[in-house]
Amino acid sequence: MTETHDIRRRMDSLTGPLGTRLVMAMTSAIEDRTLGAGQPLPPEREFAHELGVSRSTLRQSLEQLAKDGYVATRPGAGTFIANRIFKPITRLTGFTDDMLSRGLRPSSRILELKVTPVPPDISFRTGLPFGTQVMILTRLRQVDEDVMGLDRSIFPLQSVGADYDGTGSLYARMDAMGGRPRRIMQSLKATEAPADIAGHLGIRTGAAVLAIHRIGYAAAGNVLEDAMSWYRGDRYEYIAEITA
Ligand code: 16G
Repeated sequence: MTETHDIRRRMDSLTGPLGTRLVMAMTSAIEDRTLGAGQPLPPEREFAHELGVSRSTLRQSLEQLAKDGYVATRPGAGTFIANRIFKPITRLTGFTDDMLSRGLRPSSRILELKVTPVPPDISFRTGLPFGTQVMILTRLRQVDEDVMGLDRSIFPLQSVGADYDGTGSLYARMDAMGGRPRRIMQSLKATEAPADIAGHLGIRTGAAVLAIHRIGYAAAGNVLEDAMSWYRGDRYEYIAEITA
């Protein structure tokens, strides 16, 4: 692998046990995208040889990186760099925007799609008048076959049009129909995945997930989206630039 040289250089600039240095070197190379999402790693014997470490050191380091969500193993296909998203917390973007801007291929699997008068609790929370027709859309959000998270969005049918079938980007559809949310209030908390969510995300029950509640407002102040998302803790990291 052409990047191996770079990883070795990073290892040489660090101190500490070999395995720790390898983990740190790989982590930094993944974070600055020297190693890109989806990139396969060489077979164990070859990679260990190129890095100048023993196979057991390499194996332990890769186990650590897998636990931290930096690499993943696909049976029969070997180890590759995991899709790991560093998402600026202050940019108003949707899932499709986020993946396309990183050169990844987003896809969705629809788990639920229904049109119904707005449920009373949502009406109270959002100010959408009783009787407003809303769509409830629950989707698994994926990059290729890799599940990143689950979105459950409720939005006025009028904001997408009655013929919207839930495929493709919700925000792109809203753009075409009059506009996506212009302002968002969002809360984000760490939680342990309940069994049903874990099942959908392909992680163990109790694994770390980010539970995100977002309410999106149109420029005029009316609510365009009330959404709950569960993003995999080992795939997502929110980042922010903070100034004094
Ligand atoms: C993100 C939003 C979700 C929105 C979706 C639109 C968070 C936590 N959630 O997943 O509320 O519905 O993007 O994405 O950011 P789309 O345009 O790809 O359908």
